[in-house]
Amino acid sequence: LVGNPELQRRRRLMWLMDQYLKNDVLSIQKSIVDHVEYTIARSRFKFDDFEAYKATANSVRDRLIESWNDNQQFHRDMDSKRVYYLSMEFLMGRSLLNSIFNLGIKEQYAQALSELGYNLEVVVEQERDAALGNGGLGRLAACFLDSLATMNYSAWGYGIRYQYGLFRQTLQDGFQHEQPDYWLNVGNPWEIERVHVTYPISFYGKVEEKWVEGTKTFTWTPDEMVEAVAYDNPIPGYNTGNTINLRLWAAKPSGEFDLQSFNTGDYVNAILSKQRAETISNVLYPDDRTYQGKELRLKQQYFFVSASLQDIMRRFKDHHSTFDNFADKVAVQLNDTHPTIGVPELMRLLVDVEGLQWAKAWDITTKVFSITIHSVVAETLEKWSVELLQTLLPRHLQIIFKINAMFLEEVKNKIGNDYDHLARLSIIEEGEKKSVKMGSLALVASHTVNGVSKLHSELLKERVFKDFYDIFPHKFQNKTNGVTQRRWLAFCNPGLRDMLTKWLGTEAWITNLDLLTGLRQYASDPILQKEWNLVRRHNKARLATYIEAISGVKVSIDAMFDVQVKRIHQYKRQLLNVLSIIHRADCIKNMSPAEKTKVVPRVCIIGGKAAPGYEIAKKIIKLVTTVGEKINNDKDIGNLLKVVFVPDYNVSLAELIIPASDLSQHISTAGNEASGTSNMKFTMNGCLLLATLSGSNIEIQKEIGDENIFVFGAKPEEVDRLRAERRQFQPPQEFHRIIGMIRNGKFGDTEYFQELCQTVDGGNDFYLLGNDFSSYLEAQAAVDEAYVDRERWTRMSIMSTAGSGNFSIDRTTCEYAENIWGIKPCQPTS
Ligand code: B1H
Ligand code: IMP
Repeated sequence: LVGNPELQRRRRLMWLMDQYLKNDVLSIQKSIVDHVEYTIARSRFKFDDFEAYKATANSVRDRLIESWNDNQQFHRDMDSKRVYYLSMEFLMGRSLLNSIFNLGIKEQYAQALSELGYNLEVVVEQERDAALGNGGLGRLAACFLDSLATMNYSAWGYGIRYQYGLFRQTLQDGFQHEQPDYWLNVGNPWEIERVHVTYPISFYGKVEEKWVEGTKTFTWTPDEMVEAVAYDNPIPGYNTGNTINLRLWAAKPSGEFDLQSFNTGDYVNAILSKQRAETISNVLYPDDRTYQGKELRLKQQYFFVSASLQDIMRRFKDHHSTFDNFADKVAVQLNDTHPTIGVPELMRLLVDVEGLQWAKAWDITTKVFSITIHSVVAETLEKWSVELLQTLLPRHLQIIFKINAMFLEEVKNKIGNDYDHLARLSIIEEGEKKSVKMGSLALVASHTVNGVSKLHSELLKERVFKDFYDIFPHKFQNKTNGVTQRRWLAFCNPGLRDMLTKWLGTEAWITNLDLLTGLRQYASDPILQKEWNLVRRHNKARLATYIEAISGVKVSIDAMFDVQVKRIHQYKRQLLNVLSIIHRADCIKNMSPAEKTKVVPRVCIIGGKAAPGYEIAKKIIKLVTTVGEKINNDKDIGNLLKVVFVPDYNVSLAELIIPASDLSQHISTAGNEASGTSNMKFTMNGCLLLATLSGSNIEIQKEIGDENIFVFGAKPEEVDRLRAERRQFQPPQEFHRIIGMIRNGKFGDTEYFQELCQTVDGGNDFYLLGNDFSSYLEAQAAVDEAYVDRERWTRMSIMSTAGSGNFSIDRTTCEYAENIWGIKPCQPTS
């Protein structure tokens, strides 16, 4: 060894690795205080809760980086197949508690902070939510990362580092206002900026064709170039050293490009125009259903997909000299159609940049991609106008045309010259304005397409993609969504966590949720029931305190907490909920004192954001607040009914609300919710569901049993007919009466609510509120009846938790890994 500098260096490095950060309380305190002094540059004798959070987060990050590095090294050495999850959205929420919980060092951190004079719970609350997503789709991506890490898969997430996450919602006089969520202005201690991991991303310009040695080649000369810079976010698995990576891209001005323009003499304007590059990753689009065809959105899509694919190819090329086994090492999952521009981009990189033959490149591409579809109707699938693509990504448009031509040629051999059928299959939609159907493009290129619940996957085959299903039946699968029980049970509901562990005699349920079925045998046990209700009351008390703090409304924890929190949408039918609240209030007012004693007191909690341009949804919010105001101040009603709109619903609020809910509503028109995932979170936490036959509600019902859920409304197979006949349908008197009350100004803002009332007028009532109203009221009555029987209700609650095992995202992840990605868990043995 002596005299061999390289070996000496390595030995020193090995030795240094042995000096890993220790996780005893004293070492943790030292690293927190070090960060106070050296990272935040505050005095160790004086730092506030927010600074304590920052220092704590930095100390946790140090520990995460160790396992992150080891993990990357391990998979590099193994040359493992990796799955890359491409998503425009990752709704991560807070990270501190998640990280220390998963690393198994929560107790040490709590003690370390406490001895320093800080309270972990308070410190945790200082963190801003990372809200880089709209709702279910983005939160699903976040749950996947947790599960992939926990189950020791080799996986990366790729997305955009938006500077502004989903807007923050405030209420002014009951109207929604949107505030920018500039979440990075307080710094983000979790991310690692990789200034050297950058890729050029090109836009606009023209394509030249040339013949070189008998083959046609294409040279794209772009007009605009920006740089994508990587920011890595370590994602720790629970109870494993497997820390995976979420790589988010930020747009920066390109250093090299268009230097000539600096010679124009207008130096300052030249700099400013380059600076505009950064706008690409500035803001998350806040609309979660309708695409608006905006150029910036397509730019965002191409920006992050191109950077990700270049990065994936670079990593592959570190180990391989040809692309022959690219598909053996790389699986790319498209989270909905949003990253679909990746299909022509991979073709361009393989053909134009790497020089592969088209056929070979196509063979690789179709083995790499798979797609999850989250929408229920074809109309909400993205389309990009040919004109826009021609301007922004001219080479990609050529590639899309060629893919389409070859695809149509291939299907002609199968179906002959049935031009109608061919037109429906075509990736290009003809018409006055030609457009590219991104769903069709993704389907042609993907080896697998899946829906997110059983019913939804059937609807994809029967409706949305029927024409494709006819020719590619083998591509279609179902993968029912799930949620991570780490965040959504173990650490958002510590009381229940401890009780589950005690009654099941093991904590193994945290990675094997099926074990919860062990609870069924105790569902009627009075001791468990007593403990169960104690925990639930404690959770309700926390929420009651919060509600009073934000709204001034005092609520009793003896009342039933009846909750509907989710994005505000007509199809989710918050309006149906409000109508029944008005009905309930009206009934109470007309009761004798004796009758009133029989009423089950309720606190109706509604929360969620409306897309900024979605006027009807905004009117629903206003209606909830106005109705709340009226009811909460009505002496005849008193504590029998309270209505609260919780502003700025987000992941952290969900963590507070879900464990405290008795009843939660998932009442979209049958078949209109692709899956729903909060229904799973509520069920896990022992909340009963009031639900329609939509998405995964149906599977939840099957798992927990008909007797433990309140189901109502039209059946999915009836919806088409009911819609067609809605002009002739006569809703019940009660329905008319309540709409009449709103219309006639009982809640004020008469003009403002007219349009909302019109949406449920006979012919207009697309979401069938009138049709389902009676059965909804009946289900509500059944809820009241069950609630007064405390023994029965508690049993139903326990049975809900006990039956929720199937909705662990770990089950979902395994199914994807085995049936779509072809990857296996893999972990260092020592
Ligand atoms: C879901 C979206 C979505 N489906 C477009 N579709 C978006 C569409 O920014 N956009 O353009 C954003 C989001 N999100 C939801 O996905 C479904 O409605 C839920 O039913 C489902 O549970 C969830 C996860 O699969
Ligand atoms: P669902 O639509 O009720 O199934 O909600 C899906 C999940 O998305 C919720 O459990 C939350 O984690 C998240 N979510 C829904 N709406 C919002 C929102 O407005 N802001 C942030 N997160 C949301």
